[in-house]
Amino acid sequence: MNALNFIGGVFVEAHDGETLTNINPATGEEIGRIARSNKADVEAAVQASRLAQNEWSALTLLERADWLDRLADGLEQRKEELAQRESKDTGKPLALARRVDAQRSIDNFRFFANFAREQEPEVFEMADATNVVHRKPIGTVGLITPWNLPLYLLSWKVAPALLMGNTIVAKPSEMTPLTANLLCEVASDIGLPSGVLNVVHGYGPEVGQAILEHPSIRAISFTGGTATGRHVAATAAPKFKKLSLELGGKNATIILDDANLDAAVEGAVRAGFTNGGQVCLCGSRILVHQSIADQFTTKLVESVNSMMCGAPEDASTHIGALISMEHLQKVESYIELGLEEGGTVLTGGTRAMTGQVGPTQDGAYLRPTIIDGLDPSARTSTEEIFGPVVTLHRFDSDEQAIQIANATEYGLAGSIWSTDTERAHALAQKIETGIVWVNTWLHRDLRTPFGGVKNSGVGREGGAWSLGFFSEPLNVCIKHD
Ligand code: TXE
Repeated sequence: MNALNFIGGVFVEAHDGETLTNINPATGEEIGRIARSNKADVEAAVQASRLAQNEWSALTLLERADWLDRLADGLEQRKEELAQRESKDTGKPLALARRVDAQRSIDNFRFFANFAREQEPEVFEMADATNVVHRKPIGTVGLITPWNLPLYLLSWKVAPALLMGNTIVAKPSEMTPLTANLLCEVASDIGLPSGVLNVVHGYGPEVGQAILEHPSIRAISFTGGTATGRHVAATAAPKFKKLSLELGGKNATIILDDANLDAAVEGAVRAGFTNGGQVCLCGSRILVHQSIADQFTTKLVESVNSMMCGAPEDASTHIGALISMEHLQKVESYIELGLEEGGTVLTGGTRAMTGQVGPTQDGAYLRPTIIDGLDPSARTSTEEIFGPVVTLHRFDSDEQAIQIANATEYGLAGSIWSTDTERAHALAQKIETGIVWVNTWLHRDLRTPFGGVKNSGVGREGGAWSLGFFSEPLNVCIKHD
């Protein structure tokens, strides 16, 4: 299955005819070829978007909301195919791709369509004048997205960007192009006006960089690593482009002394190992109160040992393959580092497999891993690993838990487990982060702000925050006569 570019409503090869190989990380086998685009392809995509811009922005908000519903309907009709492609491209369990990636991609379009219908005019009355705020499109916007939740994260940006009257030049990760193209196939099938949505594939420094630099692309919404995010900002900021950066995380799962132990173990495992730990919101550091640490640790190790790690299509698989063999090696290097820094591996750290459908030896499989005994300031405890690896830390007081939680360069998310929600709510406000869940994890109301502080990014997306980012407000003040 190849991935061509989608420009001006048609699927085309890259301008130079170059291609990349797309690998299924669960088997090591080639899936197909990907267009390897560059500046010329971005130029073509921008031209196509500019030709479509006036007609698209002339539609009303509600007319564009209807288009989002049509995209959702089209994805819904192909939901199983969407999940199959996502699982093949990423190595994630098919069950997870159905439940999370496919469903949330559809939900993203439906949510913003309905959210648009709830919007009220923004009018501010003065004694002698009326202010009316108009939300105007930015124009052509650049969307650059990562490999961990490919269509889930791309649709999270495409939906509000289209809703607010913008046209799009999007670049998915070169590791996971397939579901972006399924969205383009749906767009083509429903007759989305040509040039409204354009997708160019290829390497970040080649085609991603061209998007960052193009003078007609006036806003960049980026999700990916902090290192790349720093480069994105350095390139786009001097050109005064609007920037939304959703970057890495090293989030704390904090288990207070009064937590419900079974719920906390289940929550810590979900937060730590969903998608093989390849989610920026994952709880990769587990902080547990000294008084319950032994009991909690025993249950946690038991629960992680029972996780099935194997072929994505196997219904009993909890953890599939990581995104690539080199990412697996990067994660393994952190386990090595953890041992060098004085940690003890309580379970995992090997490529030993479980699961009925035995994966091939070429799959990027790694058993879920718990490292205990590390200093909270160790590199393994503070750097983003982005794999099925958690570090375990004990604390004596709520204050110490907060101090440890805040002791990283990141500030994206976290969770607190306690039977006293008032106590947890008060503690949550002391964590330097963008989102804190209490007695749950990854429970999402799409109206709420999503994003982080410190090296986890700049800005928020979600609900009104997305409408705000993907528009330019114009205030008209009319003096009463
Ligand atoms: O992200 P990258 P990747 C973290 C995690 C992971 C690391 C790298 O630590 O190990 O980031 O993952 C494009 N100009 N997260 O490789 O490299 C690139 O092609 C323009 C957290 O996915 O940042 C891809 O489309 N674009 C994150 C996108 O940027 C460039 C989820 C992301 O790639 C570019 C994923 C350049 N110079 C990884 N270089 C989260 N917050 O969810 C790369 N790109």
